[in-house]
Amino acid sequence: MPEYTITYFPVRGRCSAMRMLMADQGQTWKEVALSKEQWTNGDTRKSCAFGQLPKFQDGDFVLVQSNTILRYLARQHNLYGKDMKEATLIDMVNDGAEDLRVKYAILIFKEYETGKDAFIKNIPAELKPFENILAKNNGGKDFLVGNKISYADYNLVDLLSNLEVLSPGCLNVTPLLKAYVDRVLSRPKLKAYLESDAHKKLPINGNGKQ
Ligand code: GSN
Repeated sequence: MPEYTITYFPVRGRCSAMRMLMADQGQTWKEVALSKEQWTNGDTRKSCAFGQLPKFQDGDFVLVQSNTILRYLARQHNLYGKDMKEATLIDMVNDGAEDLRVKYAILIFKEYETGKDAFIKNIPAELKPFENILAKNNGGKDFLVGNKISYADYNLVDLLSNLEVLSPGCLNVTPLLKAYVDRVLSRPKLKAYLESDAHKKLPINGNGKQ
């Protein structure tokens, strides 16, 4: 069993997708949860290549950048498509998810009071590309790319779950995406993790907004 450690703040944030991936793949990991005070005054920042968390360790192999961590886990657990073309399409969809995650983070951390209504109004337009991608892959019955779950699926499903909390029912306008999210969230090991205290005790975002 690999010896995985996540160092992060005690939130879901940018670690939710990697936790979902590991739980669904039957992996275990250790959590080092830092308070803001420990992060600001401690030594951890110096060990992070870009001075930010999350930090991920597999034994003595140290990574930062949440999407790189997802791709590392994808390579280890065969969650990166069946060939180079599928892998590249998976990266493409994940880059689209990252773009939307950044917009979501700007809303949560900078514009919650002033930008929430406009953000929610624009959710259908943001979801449409993912609905189209799903529709083109076996009529939306499988995953984003190919017929096997990939790291991008965990990342997108996590993000869409956050959007459902922000705006309950927002996925109803994209029925394929809604069914896909429900399907992924009902995978037994993933479902058990999402129902665990380890997950439920963590707020979605560090500032308490959701
Ligand atoms: O994906 C990534 O890991 C990086 N591109 C972004 C990492 C990042 O933004 N880290 C934040 C916490 S995650 N939340 O929004 C962070 O380390 N903030 C504390 C700081 O001092 O910058």
